Amino acid sequence: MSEFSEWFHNILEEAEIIDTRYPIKGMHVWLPQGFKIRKHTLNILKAILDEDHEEVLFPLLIPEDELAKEAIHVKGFEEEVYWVTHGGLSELNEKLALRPTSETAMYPMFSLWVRNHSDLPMKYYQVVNTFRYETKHTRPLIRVREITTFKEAHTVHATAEETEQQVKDAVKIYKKFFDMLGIPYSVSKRPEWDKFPGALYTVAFDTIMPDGKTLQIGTVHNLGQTFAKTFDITYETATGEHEYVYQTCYGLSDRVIASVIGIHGDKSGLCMPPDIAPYQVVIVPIIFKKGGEEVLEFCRNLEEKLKSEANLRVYFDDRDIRAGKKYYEWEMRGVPLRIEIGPRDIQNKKLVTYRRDTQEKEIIDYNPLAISETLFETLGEISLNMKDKAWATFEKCIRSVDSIEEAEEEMTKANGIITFNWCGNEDCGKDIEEKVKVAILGVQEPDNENSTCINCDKPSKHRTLIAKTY
Ligand code: PR8
Repeated sequence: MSEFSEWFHNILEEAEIIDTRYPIKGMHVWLPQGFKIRKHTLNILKAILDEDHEEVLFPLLIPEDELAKEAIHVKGFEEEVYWVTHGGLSELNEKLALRPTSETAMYPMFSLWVRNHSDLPMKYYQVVNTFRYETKHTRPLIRVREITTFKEAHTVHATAEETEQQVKDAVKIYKKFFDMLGIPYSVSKRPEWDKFPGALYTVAFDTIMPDGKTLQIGTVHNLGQTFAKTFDITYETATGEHEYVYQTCYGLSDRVIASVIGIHGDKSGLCMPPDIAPYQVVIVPIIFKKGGEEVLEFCRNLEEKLKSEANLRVYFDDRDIRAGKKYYEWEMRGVPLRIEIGPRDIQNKKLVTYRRDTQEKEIIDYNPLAISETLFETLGEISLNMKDKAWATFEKCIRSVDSIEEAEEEMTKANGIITFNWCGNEDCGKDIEEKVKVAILGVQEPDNENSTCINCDKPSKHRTLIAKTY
């Protein structure tokens, strides 16, 4: 197990995020701390999607004949589908699939719902569990067989231009979401052989984990009319003709939380972005024999104040254990801001704050009228600092090369993302993957017109990204 893998497994257990001892491979239990992180993360995404999407909820089971209808799609998933074959003791007339994703659950219904051009665009999303019998090595949150928090959006449009625009909009939505979590990303168009089964093309978000391997943390797919034709989703135009719709879909999973844990964490444990931290502030009283009650009273008041005035998630830790033990624990759990209060601080109208991101203590003035705002602002600074730090590390891991040899050499030095020019040809791309023993993540907008492919010297329009991937 790599050093990072070991750290990751240990912290999931120690910080009580998930319990991996559930007796089915690739399926885990969310523990209360993890569930809180999951809930706050979800709330951020939902608030963004709710601006112009509507939330729906489809059944878990998909009839075999629907799943099998779209040939390319089903081919892509055939090795990953779990099947329900029995109801009690009776064998079912038709096998039912546990959704690996919901295109084939939703689109037969879309075909009933879309009637007229005025019904379009339609933008739906759902948050559900999906099941994929992954054959690659499973890892908690990163590659699971039950994705417990699959956030899938599906949109329907009248024209191809609108789907092009929707792909761009979805990329913007995900950028906004990852920015709030301080997760750096590269966005690229996946090569043909790695696109979503049934899509015209796939745009993916990749981040770099601490071991230098990239993790695909989100994808946006332009589905064109493939599914519309398979599931007969048509609309009546203003002039009375029937046309097939155009579609997109995009999704995120529990990997988002894996990336937050991995990227912001350090030797001391988790470091949670304030927006999703189960507790944003923890108050630790420093009690001596004398004046204990006064300190507790002060802390209780401060807790109430921060909750009511700034709507912060605050925990007042008045457990009867050593303060040092509490510090260790909250540090490991990644609480962004700790406040320590002893009798002398109260007398001097001072507070001691400790920022998890910088691991620095500061003595600040205690002004009851301004304290909530001050701490609220500090949390904002923590978010920004965490984001800047993560981006700086990410950017250091991206290197540009001019030859295959240089790419190989760079890859032996360190993982991360390597960029160069590539012609875009599939055989040439696979040859590069073979030579450098990495995966092509995808291509980005042209940056070097008139450049040549590093492998075959043919003209190259695109900057290409390669990396070792999860
Ligand atoms: C779609 N359909 O399904 P996608 N464990 C954890 N995360 C995973 C796993 C796994 N086994 N497999 C995929 N992901 C489209 C879009 C509806 C929504 C994560 O797309 O198959 C990856 O981050 O690309 C992936 O980018 C995301 O789910 C969406 O899955």
